[in-house]
This record gives sequence, C-alpha cells and structure tokens, in this order.
Amino acid sequence: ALASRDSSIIIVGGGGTMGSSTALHLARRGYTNVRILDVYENPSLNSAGNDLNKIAGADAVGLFGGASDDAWVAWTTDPVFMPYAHSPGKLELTSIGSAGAKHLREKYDKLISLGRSDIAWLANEDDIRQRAPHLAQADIKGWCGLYCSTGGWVAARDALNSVGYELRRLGVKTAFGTAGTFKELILSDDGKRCIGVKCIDGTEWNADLVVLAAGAWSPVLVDLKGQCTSKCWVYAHIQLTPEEADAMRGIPTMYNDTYGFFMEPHPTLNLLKLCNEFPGYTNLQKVQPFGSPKPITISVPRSHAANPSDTIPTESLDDIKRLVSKCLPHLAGRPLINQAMCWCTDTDDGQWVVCEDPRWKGLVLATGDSGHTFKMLPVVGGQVADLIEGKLSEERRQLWRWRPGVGDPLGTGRGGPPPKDLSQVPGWRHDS
Ligand code: FSA
Repeated sequence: ALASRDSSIIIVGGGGTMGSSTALHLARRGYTNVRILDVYENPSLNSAGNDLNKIAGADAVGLFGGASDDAWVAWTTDPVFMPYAHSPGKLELTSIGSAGAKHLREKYDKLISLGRSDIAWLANEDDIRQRAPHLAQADIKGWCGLYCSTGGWVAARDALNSVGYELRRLGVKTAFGTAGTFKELILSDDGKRCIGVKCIDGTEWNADLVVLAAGAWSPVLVDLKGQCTSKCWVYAHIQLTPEEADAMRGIPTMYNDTYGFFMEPHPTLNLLKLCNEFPGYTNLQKVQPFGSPKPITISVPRSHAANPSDTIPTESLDDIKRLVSKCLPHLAGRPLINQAMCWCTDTDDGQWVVCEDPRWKGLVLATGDSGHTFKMLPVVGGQVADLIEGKLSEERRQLWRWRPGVGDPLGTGRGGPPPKDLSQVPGWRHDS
C-alpha cells in the first residue's frame, strides 16, 4: 500500500471529476487526513465536469478495464449521485456502412451476449424515429445505431457539487484559491520522494502522498512526457420557452459521431445544451511543467472561468447550427448562448494514467480522462483508492501504467485526424 488511513494525502484538482471522486472513496474507506486543493471550490469552475449535463448510461461496459461496468448502478443507487442520474434512454448513432457502424454493431453484440434486454439495434431512420419521436422532423436518412433504454444523462455540475458537500460532511479538508493553486512539488533532499505541494501564494502543504488529478491541467503542472494531450471541446445553449422545454422532456439522449449530441433540457432553466463532435482543439504554448529541465511546447488549457467572454470557434458554431437544423429544425436560427470550451486530456490509447509516478515515490497520477470519465464519477476514485491500497488488479495496473512513447498499439484511442490548434481557428478569442 502507498498510504495508510492516517497518512496525510493531498489531492491536486480535488474540485474536479477524478480528484473529488478519489477524495470521496478515500474518506469513505476511513482515511482521516485527506485535503483537496483546487483553484476553485467544488464544483471547480476549471473542471470539464462543471457543466449542465453529461452523457452517461448503462451501455458503458468494458471501458477503462471494465471499471465502467458498475458506474450506472452507482449513479442510480448511491445517495450522493442518485438525484442527478436521469434515465430517459440513449441513442448512439452513426452512418450506415461506416466504421462507426461496425464498432456500434460489435458493442450491440456484446451487450446482447451479456443477456441485456434493454438494448435494441436501430437499422434505419424508421427504427430510430420509433425510439425518438422528437426526431420526427429530423433529416436522419442513412443513420443507424444502438438504443439503450437504461441511462441517458447526468446533471454534471450538480453531481460534482453533491460530492463536494459529502466531502465536507466526511471531514475532508480543503484549500482553494491561491493557497490551493499548484506551483510545484516539494521533493525530499535526495530528490527521490514527493513530500508535498507548494502553492502559488507560498503555502507549503506537506503530505505523505500527493495525488495529481488536475484533469487537462495535469501535463502543464507536472511533465507527463507526452502521455496526455489536453484539448477542448465546445458547447452552446438554446434558451427554450417553457412550452418548448416541456415538449422535449423525456427524450432519449441523442449522440451521432459526425453531427454531435444533445439531451433533455435543464429541468428548471429550460436550457438545451448542444455539442458538435470533432477531434478537439489544442492550445499550444511554451511552458515549463515541474520536472521538465526546460520549457516545452504543449497544449495548455484556457480556463473559461478566467476568460468568461471567450466564445467558440466559428467553425464549431457552424457545426452546432448544422446539428440543430438537421435534428431540431424548429429551433434553427435561435440564438446560441453560453458558448464555452471544456478541457479534457487525452491519452493516445484512451486509457487512464492511474499509477505511481516512477520518478518520485509518494506521487500518484490520476489523469488521462480521455473525454469519457464524467460518466465514471461515482467509481473512478475507487480505482485510485485501490491503487493506493495495493488492490488494483494486475490487468488494470498494466492498462493505466506510466507509458511515455507507447502510443496506441491496440487501436483503443480516439484515432482520427490530429486536432487543430486554436491559433488556426477564428472566432473564439474575446479578450477585451
Ligand atoms: O458517451 C460519452 O462518454 C460522451 S463523450 C462526450 C465528448 O464530448 C466527446 O464526444 C468528445 O469527442 C470528447 O471526448 C469530449 O467528450
């Protein structure tokens, strides 16, 4: 084990998805000296999870070494998460004959082989419309895919907030603002052990164990040797009238791998979130993460909280307009408000980096969300806690190990075209 129940444990990024979940699992397992650090209090404004909603559901099986298999049960039975889980069903759609269709058909076969009866194959637009009456007017010719009646979406920000309340109730300590903003690791005199974190106001938090769970900021704070590439994805909202929102209550979440996705509008604000699907954007900058002997050029998140007037690139906005006119033509032309970018960090193979850092004993990495970790909020921290307790299976230790330069030998990663850099795409920067 890397720690015992009375060890002092600092979690960098404890206001976000992987960090707050780790704190929750440690506190529930009886760890009495856990402190989360973050720029912002939970739900951290820098977390991609600080969002109206995220896709989640019971169809996520076999992801992240199978850690996904229990996630929806946890969403729907754990009192901290239950109020935020919504189960109107979920459509995962693609184009007939595409690589995506082959992949979805394999997923369908697997779910059926597990004996699942909440799954259906939708071979064409008529099949889709049967499950999704709200797509009656949609132009979905040539689409096919998978329907799962269990799951759909989670109220992301509210769920993260709920974890924050629970952490406080369980006695997890906190430091936010400048005293919670990472500056560097504190090392032992021989340089072999991480013994704490120094924050930007000079505060030094000594600890027996440090967990780096800073999401897209992770590779900027500590040199991860190219294992994580931070990218942003975008969203915008349409303000629906109460009548329009009522008409969309209970719709299944609709995801299409070319056009993007949307789900039920917010229950009281009547906001409809819309996202396009694309390879993400980087924001290449010269920085010197801790552990790097010299400045390096890597993608650095641009905090929406710190740049609240940023909009989204014009081409993304156009994609979102295309999604609306294809799927929800009655809403075409409506103002697209609250435009923002969410930052995730991708590994090449789409698996997490959840391991002890081989350079410094006492530093655990918990990052590499790869854009698919919010649906894992109730369970991801249990994996980090298992690592800390020496209980992680050999298979998962192997999957989530320190692995610079390994790439994606099994083709499990995002693949596809490389991301564009924000510097190449107009329309998003709104510095005053
Ligand atoms: O089912 C899911 O986990 C949805 S992932 C949502 C998404 O916006 C991706 O579509 C995108 O490509 C990126 O990975 C961020 O997350």
